[in-house]
Amino acid sequence: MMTAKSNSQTRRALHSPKSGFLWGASTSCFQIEGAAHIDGRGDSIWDVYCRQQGRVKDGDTGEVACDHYHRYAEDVALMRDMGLDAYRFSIAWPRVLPTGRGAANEPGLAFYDRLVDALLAANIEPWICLYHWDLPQALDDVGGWQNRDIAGWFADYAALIGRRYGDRVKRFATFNEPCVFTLFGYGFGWHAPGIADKAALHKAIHHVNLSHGAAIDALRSAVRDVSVGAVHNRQPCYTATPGPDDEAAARRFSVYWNDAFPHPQHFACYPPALAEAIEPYLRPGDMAQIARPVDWFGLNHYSPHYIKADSNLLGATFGAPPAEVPRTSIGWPIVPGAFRDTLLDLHRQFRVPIYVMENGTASEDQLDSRGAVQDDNRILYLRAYTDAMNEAIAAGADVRGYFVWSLLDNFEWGSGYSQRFGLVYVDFATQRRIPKASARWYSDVIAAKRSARVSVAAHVPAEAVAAQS
Ligand code: GCO
Repeated sequence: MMTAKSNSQTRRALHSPKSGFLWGASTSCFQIEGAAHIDGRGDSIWDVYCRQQGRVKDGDTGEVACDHYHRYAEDVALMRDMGLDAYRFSIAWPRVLPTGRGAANEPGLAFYDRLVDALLAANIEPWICLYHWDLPQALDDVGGWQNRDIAGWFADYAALIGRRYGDRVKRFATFNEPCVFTLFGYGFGWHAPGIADKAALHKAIHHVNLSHGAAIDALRSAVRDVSVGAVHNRQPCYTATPGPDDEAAARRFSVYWNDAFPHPQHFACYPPALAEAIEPYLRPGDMAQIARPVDWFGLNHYSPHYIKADSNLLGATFGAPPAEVPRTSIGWPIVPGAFRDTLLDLHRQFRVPIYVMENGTASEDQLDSRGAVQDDNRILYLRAYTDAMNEAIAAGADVRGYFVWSLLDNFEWGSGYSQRFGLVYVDFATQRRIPKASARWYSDVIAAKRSARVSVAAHVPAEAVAAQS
């Protein structure tokens, strides 16, 4: 097996991406890996949650998923054929540390060695996300994100990952969508671990923020030339109906959704509307620990929200968009202008390079009689959203990359396998992969951008290029 360390080609790949702007795709471990009980992996809260009756549609689980654990080489080949510059995946914490702390599990670590080496050999830059929602169950048993000690456990885990892969991987995200897994997991009880309690939610928010800062420090000491950030959702929260009730609900919802994490992480304070609720869990020095400098802002964006008042603990929940707003098959509104505005707003507020780490759509994809998948809806969505991104860039937003969610159809949390988000169709009965029409479309977009860049560069005198680099 090739080792990246000794391979000069892979080192070049790391430092000279094929295009200045990165075109990639994202996945997460629980959603694709399967191999849930292979090679010493421990249970995560999602394994346990899936086993509870009525939690996930059709009783679906992550036991097999896309069997990416065994088929990663084929999946990397698909990415190479598409021409991707970069690939974001997450590490399964319970695969590398089965009980979340203590002794590392060598076979689990070795899997990600194989994946990273295969990506580098295919000239695809790996982006590692440390946490995409699959907390080791053993840590949940001692309070999970409600236990302040988790910041230390998470930092130890981050150091382990940094030390192991940092010779080959430079891009690390601490968390994916902290607002979703705290709000849905501890506030509304819609996701693992299925808790709906205000104090639990506020503790979880603060401890995730502390863990983020601790992991940034751990990664910076473990990895030379590291480039770190976190991946946040940001969506405008419109009102579902006009009037003061929904307006107040939308404002409350937006604080938890848009601000609870980026605000303390970038500005060293909680947004005023949240400060009182966090106060009981705050200790001296916490805010400085949270607001560690990052190199970029990872944005996940699919659609705006239309929020209505509710009797839940936030007094707010998702409402329906106006009838004239088109929606995807999962019911999410299609409003590309909201994506453009979000990028511009992000740029104005945070002033760090932006990477779009997730954007895409579910669609009712089916194999046709020729065995192909003509997912025109997805192509239309991606075209409209990448156009909106280009408008934001033209207006000054510092966007450096775009990653489609997702490479493969996969386990869509509470919706199980009923929602297909992939550029590549997965026949879950046979595990056969079939690139959809959108995969060809995306590949053509990437090739066109790359050749445009090469032909511009061809007309620039060599001295000018040297002066810029
Ligand atoms: C999220 C996660 C992904 C989802 C995707 C589609 O945003 O919920 O990052 O795991 O699968 O966003 O819902």
